[in-house]
Amino acid sequence: MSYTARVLEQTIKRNPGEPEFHQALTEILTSLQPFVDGRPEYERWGILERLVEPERVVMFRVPWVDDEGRVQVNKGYRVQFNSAIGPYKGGLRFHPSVSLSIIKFLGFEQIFKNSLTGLPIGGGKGGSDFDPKGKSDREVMAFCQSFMTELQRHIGAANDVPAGDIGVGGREIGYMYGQYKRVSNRFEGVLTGKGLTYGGSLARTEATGYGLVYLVDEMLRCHGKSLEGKTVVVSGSGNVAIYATQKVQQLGGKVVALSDSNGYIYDEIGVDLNAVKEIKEINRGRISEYKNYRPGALYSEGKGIWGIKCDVALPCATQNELDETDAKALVSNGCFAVGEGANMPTTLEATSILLKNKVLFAPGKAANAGGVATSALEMSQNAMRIAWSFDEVDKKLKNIMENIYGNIAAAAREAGKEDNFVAGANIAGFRKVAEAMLLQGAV
Ligand code: NDP
Ligand code: 2IT
Repeated sequence: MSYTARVLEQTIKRNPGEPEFHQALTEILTSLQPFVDGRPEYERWGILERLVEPERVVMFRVPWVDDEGRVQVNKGYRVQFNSAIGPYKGGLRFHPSVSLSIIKFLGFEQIFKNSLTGLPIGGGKGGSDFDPKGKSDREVMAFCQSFMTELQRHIGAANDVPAGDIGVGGREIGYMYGQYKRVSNRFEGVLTGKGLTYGGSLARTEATGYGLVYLVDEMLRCHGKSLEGKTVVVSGSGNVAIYATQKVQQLGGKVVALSDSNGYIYDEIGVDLNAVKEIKEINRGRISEYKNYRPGALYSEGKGIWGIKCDVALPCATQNELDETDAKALVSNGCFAVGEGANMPTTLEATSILLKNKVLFAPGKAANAGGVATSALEMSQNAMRIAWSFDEVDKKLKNIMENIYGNIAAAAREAGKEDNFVAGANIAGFRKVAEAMLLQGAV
């Protein structure tokens, strides 16, 4: 049995009941096998055994008082996975589905994603099973303050810098930053995605969605194609989906569908993004309300967005939202490119169907790395106590995404897997971290 296969089997056995973590391990270790097998020093130095075990896992109680005066208790997590190339960096997710398995899969992916950005950031992730939906502002603030009262012992500008993810946007980051500052008495770049008045970076809000489209556009360009005039389906209608839609529209593509966890809309003439922003960013409403703005649009309850005919699909909601049936539907409808805005939105089976059918597939750890890359730019600005213009940050972001594409395409080619960007991203992300771990000894 190969070194990678043995570590995969042992790690699954030692971490029972963590299906999402197992899925991420399987994808990464399987595609690393040929690369790792040719380099016996990795096994000698226990690189994989160390890589799959988080450096630290913090789990804590988050008590808070709701508007009825009752005490509620949620679970809090921070997984500090790997600091070989920089301080732990990665988002916080607030969603009722959050579990240790989900935070570990996200933290593990983040190691390779952050490496691909070319910037000095290690991998981490955190969050809570708290559901911000339907809560008052005061309840969200009470929760965020309690969460940070504990989390602040474990983070800092030089060792671990959290940010947003599902359910954590500007409002939550603001409440958490305020509490961090109060408890620690430090004004420092300990979180990214901050408001522009207290150290946030221009273009961080747009960065994940814009970055996704920059990378997809570059991938298409290198295959003699473009987004101009193409029909695009985007899932989700949160931060990533909204700014991916905006950039697709700027590049001449037409986004005809968006979704949330209740259902999806189809607008044949192209979605009205101002309407979506009002519904989602201002009113925190449901995507079904889109029909109030555009009576000609269709709304359907439940899943099914991938059955809509499109040229390019951008899953930007959540893990495992695009399965085998969806992949077959996309292929038979002539879809030729898929870019993952979300983390692990495509199941392993669906990914293999897309690859077999020569659909250009940009995996999340490369395609959505623009968010964390711009977070690292926010850290740089905070450390220098300066602020760059929107254009400066946006140019750097575009450059980073084009470099990522170039690197993953080259790594795929070198491995004899032309156009397999899953393998390319895993190899290119892994080798920098592995090299840093070798140089730093058995720690
Ligand atoms: P938001 O909370 O802003 O939006 C999430 C969107 O996905 C909402 O439309 C939400 O619908 C939908 N969604 C969430 N969970 C589910 C679910 N279980 N089933 C169906 N739909 C769901 O989050 P983001 O846009 O920030 O994140 C979207 C994805 O992008 C996530 O996978 C995240 O990890 C990834 N990502 C985010 C980055 C960032 O910078 N924000 C960076 C890199 C990746 P509803 O409102 O109904 O819950
Ligand atoms: O999944 C991700 O890369 C994020 N949620 C963004 C992390 C960050 O630190 O900006």
